[in-house]
Amino acid sequence: MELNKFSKVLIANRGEIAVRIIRACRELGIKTVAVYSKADEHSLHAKLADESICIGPAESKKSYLNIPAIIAAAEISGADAIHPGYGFLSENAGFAEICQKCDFTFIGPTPEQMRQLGEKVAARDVARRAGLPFLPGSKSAIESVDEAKITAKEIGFPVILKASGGGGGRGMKIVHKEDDLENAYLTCRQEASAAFGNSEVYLEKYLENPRHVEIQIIADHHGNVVHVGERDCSVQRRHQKVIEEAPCNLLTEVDREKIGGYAIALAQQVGYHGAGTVEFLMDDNKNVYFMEMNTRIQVEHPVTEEVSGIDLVRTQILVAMGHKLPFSQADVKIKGHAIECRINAEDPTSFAPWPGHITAYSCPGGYGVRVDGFVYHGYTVVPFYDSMLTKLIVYGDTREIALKRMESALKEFIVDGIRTNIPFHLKVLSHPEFINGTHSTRFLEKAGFVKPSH
Ligand code: MV4
Repeated sequence: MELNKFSKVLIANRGEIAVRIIRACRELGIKTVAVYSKADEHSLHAKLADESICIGPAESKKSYLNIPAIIAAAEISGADAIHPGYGFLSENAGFAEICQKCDFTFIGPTPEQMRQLGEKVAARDVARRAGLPFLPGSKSAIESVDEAKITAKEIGFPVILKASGGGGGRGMKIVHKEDDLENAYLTCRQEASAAFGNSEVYLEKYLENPRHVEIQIIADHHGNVVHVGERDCSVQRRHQKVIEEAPCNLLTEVDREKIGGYAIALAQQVGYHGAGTVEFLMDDNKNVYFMEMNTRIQVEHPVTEEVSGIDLVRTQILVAMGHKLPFSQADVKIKGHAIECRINAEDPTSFAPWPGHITAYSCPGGYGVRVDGFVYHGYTVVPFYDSMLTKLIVYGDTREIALKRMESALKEFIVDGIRTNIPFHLKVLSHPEFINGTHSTRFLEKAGFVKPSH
């Protein structure tokens, strides 16, 4: 891998992550090209970049997912590299391959690495070879109703069926008794085939009240892989994370090194480079089980940055330029506690999206407070994309201090003209179960904040 310095990076994304990437590029002395849809003309990312190119109408398919338009923008602007952010094309191996063929560095893993880890049945195979722990379940795809019944009886109900092409909660079916298995298996296959073009389904023991724990890794092109500790993302609504924190309040340094070791082993198994996240479920006895790997930078990366002092987006760009990681595993020290609240334009009780004109806007600030967003006073939130406006991240020496700081910062926010989920965050933050850190992934439904999903 030659050591080239990018002179210009195109950001194939929008919103706060595009802004985050522009900031990292600026600090590295790299010029930036924003692409934007017609609906995003007034978005901060289009204003902050050195150049901005309109790539299509509001509809994502015709703009942020429009590969020919994005490649054309990269060619016209003379970009050296493309950063995909999260969502959109970030985990599309075909897009990474086209970038490569057109001589643009894709800031992320190789198409081959993305393919090996994208499909769940394939990823589980890689993880098994790397020695990661699994819940009891099928080794590979389940090929018949009979096989599903035999496997389920072996491990005991409840079980969960998961589509190989799914992920992030899509294509799953929980089955509580044998009578329901045949129907669940057949519909899961059908839905998977329609949604992902792949009917493969596997089966595993269903954990009732797990915690969601994920390990951040970062790897260079020279075989160095480092983990940057875990995030706890157990507060989710319909598989959308709402609050994330680092570290997980239940884990010790010894636990962290063990789970971090699993994540490193998985990355090494495919010669991974770039930033990535390995997701685990954790049971009441702190046993962890491999779920899936995300081959991109994630929304919640700032909490890891806050507790590690490592700039993950800067490091992503450095390793994509062929640099060695500027730190080793021994240099990574997790200190203090960070919490992130995703501030969405939505009704705080019904969660219905609430786009519109922002008639007044003021951000919180002060010691230990960070705001990663893209909206401003006078901006009009458009209805075409996800409703996240900004991320409020706080840091404190302890979880208790961070919780207080978050409450205070949420109360400082002024967002008029639209509805936001800030009142929802304040309610969650005052709930005893969340405060004492004994909540699970089913916390929001159990506490009555949302309707049960299963
Ligand atoms: C599970 C599970 C319980 N048992 N697998 C949802 C997202 C995907 N990454 C995995 N998911 C789950 N898999 C077994 N065997 C429960 C969930 C789950 C969940 C996981 C993390 C955070 C929130 C969740 C909400 C519902 C279900």
